[in-house]
Amino acid sequence: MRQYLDLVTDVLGTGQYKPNRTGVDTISGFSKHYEVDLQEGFPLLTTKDLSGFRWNSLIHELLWYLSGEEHIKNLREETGIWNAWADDEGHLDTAYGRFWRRYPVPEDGLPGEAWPEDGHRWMNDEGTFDQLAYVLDTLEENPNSRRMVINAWHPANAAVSTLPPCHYTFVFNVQGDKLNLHLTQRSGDIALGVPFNLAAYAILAQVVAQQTGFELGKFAHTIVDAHVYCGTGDRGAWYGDNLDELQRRLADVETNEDYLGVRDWLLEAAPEEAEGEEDYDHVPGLLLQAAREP
Ligand code: UFP
Repeated sequence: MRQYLDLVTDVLGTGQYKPNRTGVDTISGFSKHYEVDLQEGFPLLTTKDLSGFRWNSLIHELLWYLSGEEHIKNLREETGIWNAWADDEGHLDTAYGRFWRRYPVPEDGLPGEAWPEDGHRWMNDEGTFDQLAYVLDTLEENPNSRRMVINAWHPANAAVSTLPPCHYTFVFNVQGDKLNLHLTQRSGDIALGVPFNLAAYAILAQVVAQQTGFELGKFAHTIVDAHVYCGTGDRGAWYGDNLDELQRRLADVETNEDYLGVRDWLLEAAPEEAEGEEDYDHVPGLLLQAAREP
């Protein structure tokens, strides 16, 4: 997909070297944006990453978001992707669906704000707010609204969470008879995370369009810190020292062969990864992908 490869080449070609909390260094760019027209077909990247059980995981994860459950007791029967973040009971502090469906608010609204009589229809019994129900109702009653926001970010949760939401807010927007969805992500791993995030929200847009009778429009994605993991230890540090050279070589790329040439140079010139950490350099793989998918 052209937009994805543009994102890859933009971040690799203009990004900065940026170590981070994970110990795997990155090449990172600020505020990256792309759009895909969902009428042109489903934006499934043709990498092996999205095949088989990973596709299954993605669907089950999306269903879990929509369920609003704060635990993974049911999800972990289907996929282990969230197990590392949950306790034995299945509870976890990353609150995507929990906040989509049950955002914490005081029973009678926020202090000093009148709570309209019909506002209560979006309140759950436990005194939380169903953002998804609000958006679906608004799409039906007032589709020109510019307030159809679903927010998974809560500062008090984010401050203590082991993994605060990456894709933390999205907005539906109707133009004509088309339903568009814009996602804002604070942090995006271009090789591993972003293809899943794109696919999941494309499905969500499709589901909501179907439910509300709109035509499918565009998916737009803004990623604040868009990064490619480039390695640990000496290999990561090598990218820091040689990023200028990598970027000079990328600036000269014209053909698929050229991409493969840069990849060969990397494989030759960069130090080996430490034992067991061979999969942490995603740059050569992305260059290979770029060469295969012009
Ligand atoms: N990440 C994604 N997409 C996701 C998700 C995580 O790209 O849906 F849950 C990546 C982004 C980043 C890391 O590389 O996981 C989270 O680290 P941090 O919280 O330090 O940004």
